[in-house]
Amino acid sequence: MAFGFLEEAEFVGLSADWSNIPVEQQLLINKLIENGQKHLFLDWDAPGTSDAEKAVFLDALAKVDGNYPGGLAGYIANSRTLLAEAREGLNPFEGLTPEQPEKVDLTSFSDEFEKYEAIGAAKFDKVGVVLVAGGLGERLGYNGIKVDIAVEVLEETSYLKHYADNLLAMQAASESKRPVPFIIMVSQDTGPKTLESLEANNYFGMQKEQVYILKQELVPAIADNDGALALDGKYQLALKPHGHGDIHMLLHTSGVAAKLAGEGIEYLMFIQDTNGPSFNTLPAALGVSVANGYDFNSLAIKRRPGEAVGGLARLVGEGKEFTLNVEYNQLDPLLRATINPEGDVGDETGYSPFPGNCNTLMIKVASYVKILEATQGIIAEFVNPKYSDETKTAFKKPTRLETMMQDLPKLFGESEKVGVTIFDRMWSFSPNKNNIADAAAKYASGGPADASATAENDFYGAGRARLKAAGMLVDEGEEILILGVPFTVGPKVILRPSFAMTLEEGRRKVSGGSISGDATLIIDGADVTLENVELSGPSALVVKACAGAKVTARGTFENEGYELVTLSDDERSADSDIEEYIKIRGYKFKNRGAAVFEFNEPGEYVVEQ
Ligand code: UGB
Repeated sequence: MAFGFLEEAEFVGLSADWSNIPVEQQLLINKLIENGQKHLFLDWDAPGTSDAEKAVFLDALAKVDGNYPGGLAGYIANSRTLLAEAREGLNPFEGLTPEQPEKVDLTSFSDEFEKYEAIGAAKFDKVGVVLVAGGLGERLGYNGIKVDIAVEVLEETSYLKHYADNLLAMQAASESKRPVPFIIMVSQDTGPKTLESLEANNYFGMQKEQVYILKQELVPAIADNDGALALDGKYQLALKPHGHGDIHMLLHTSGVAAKLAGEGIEYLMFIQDTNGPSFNTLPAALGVSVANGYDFNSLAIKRRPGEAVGGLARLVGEGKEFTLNVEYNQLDPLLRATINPEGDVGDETGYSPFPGNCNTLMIKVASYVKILEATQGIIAEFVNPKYSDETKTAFKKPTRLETMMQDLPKLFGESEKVGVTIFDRMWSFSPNKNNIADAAAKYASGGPADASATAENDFYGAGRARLKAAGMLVDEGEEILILGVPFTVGPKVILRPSFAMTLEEGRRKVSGGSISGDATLIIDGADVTLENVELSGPSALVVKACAGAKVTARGTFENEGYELVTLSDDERSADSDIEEYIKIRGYKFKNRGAAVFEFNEPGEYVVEQ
C-alpha cells in the first residue's frame, strides 16, 4: 500500500513510519485523510519515538471503525449531516403537531388495573428483562456502578439484587418455572464492575446462563462542524458514550433478540439502572400490551412541566402519524412552534398535557425482531453540540452522535401499534440520578428531587400502597427534609417480590392489621401470611421464609425497631469510612431491636410476640 500523501510536508513522521504500519491500518489512514481527518496524523514523531502510543492509537481507530455500522467514514458522514442540520436550527419535528397519544390510565388501583395484572401475571414466563446499565451517572457523583447502590438501607439491597429478586419471583410464580432471561447492557466504564458484582454474589441466585451481558462501545468525539475527530493528546482519540439506543443494535448483532424469540419469549421489558419501582408496573403493563395489541408500550407518569423526562405524544403531520417520546430539551420549542406559545407549561391539572416518559418500555418481540432485521437496529441518531457563540462555528467542548432507546418507534411502519400506560409516580418511577445538593435545589424549585433518599422513600411508599391495597390500615407518615431532600417519616414497608408481585397476591396473604408511626414491616417469602398484624411507633417485624416454609405472623409486635439517624458532616466527608451509598443519602438506620424471624427449613410456623 503506497502512502498517498507524501507531497504533504506535514506527514513526514507518518511517511517515515509507513512501512511499519499493517496494511489494513494503512488503508484506514488513507480513508480517514480522504475524509478530512488529516489532523490526526500531523506532526508524527519519527520512527523510534512514541512507537507504542502510535500503535495503540491506530488500534483504537481500527476498533471504532469496526464497531460502527458503516465504519468511521459513515460516522463522519452522519456527523456532518446532523451537525449541518443542528447549525441551521432545523426542527426535527417540522410539519408535525403534537396530540395526545393512545393511553391507558392506571394511576389508581382499579378493577381495570387488576384485570391487566392478571393477564400479565399469566405470561411471566414469556418475558425477558433488558437493563441498560452503561451510564456512569455523573449527575449522582457516585464512584462505583449505579446498580451496586442500595435501593434501601434497612437491609442494604442493591438495585441489581432487587432486579434479580424480581426475576426469581416471576419464574417461581410461573407454571413452567422457566428462568426469565436477563439482558444487561454495560459499557467499558461499567462492565467489569457489573460482572464482579454478579460473580461475587453468585448471580444473586439466578443461573449464569439466563444472564446475557452485552457491551456497548464508545464512539469518537467530534471537534467541529466538519466532523473532525477529537484528540485527547497527540496519539489518543477522544471517545464518548453513544447513548442507551445502542441496546437495539446489540440485541440484533449479538443474535440474542432472535434467539429469545425462537425460545418463545414474547415481550421484552426495558428498564433503567436505578429505577427501583419498575417491576411494580410489570404485570399490569404486560397485561396492557397483550390486551391492546401494543408492539411498543411506553410506561409513563403525570409529567411536571419542565421536568427532565421526555413527553410522550402522537405527532401528526401530512400523511404522517406516529407516537414518540419528545425529549425534554425538544419539548418546549416544539410546543411553542405548534400548539402553545407558552411552551412546556401545565394544563388545568397543573401537569404537562403530555405523559412523562419513565423509559420503561414493554416491546413485543415478534415485531421487534422484524424491525431489527430490517434496520440492523440502528436507531435514529442525533447530535446536541454546545456552541461557543451564536455564530455556531465552534463548540465549547467536543460533541458526539447519540441514540436513545425510546426512539425505536421512529423505525416503525403503519402496522406497528404504540401506546402509553400511565402509572402513579411513586408506584412506577423514582430514579436515583441526582446528588444531594442538586436534588435539594431541584426540590426547592418545585421539581422532583430524584435522589437516593427519594428513591428509598418511594420504595417504602410503594410498599405501603401494596399493603393498603391488601387491606391493612396504613398510616401515610409525615414529610421532613434531610439536607434539603424530602423523606417521609412513616411506616417503612418492604414486601419482597417473592411475597407479592400483584395486588391480588398481596390480598390473598394479608388479612386485617395496621401499621402506623415509623414502624417497619419487611416480608420475604412466598408462603408468609399476615393475620391482624399490628405495628405502631418504632416497632419492626421482619419475616423471611425459604421456599416451603409456611409462616403465619399474627398479633401485635412491640419493640424499638429501627431508628432514623442523620449523618454528621464528618460522617459524610470523603475520609469517613461509611459506605458511599449511605453518604449519598445523608442518613442511616440503626437497628434498636427489630423482631426478626428467619426460616431456612421447609415446615409450618407461627410467629407471635
Ligand atoms: N445508559 C446506557 O446504558 N448507556 C449510555 O450510553 C447512556 C445511558 P440517563 P437520560 O428517566 O429520568 C432518559 O443518563 O438519557 C443508561 C430518557 O431519555 O440516566 O438523561 C443509563 O445507565 C428521558 O426521556 O438518562 O434520560 C441509565 O440506565 C427520561 O425518561 C439509562 O440509560 C429520563 O431518562 C438512562 O440514562 C429519566
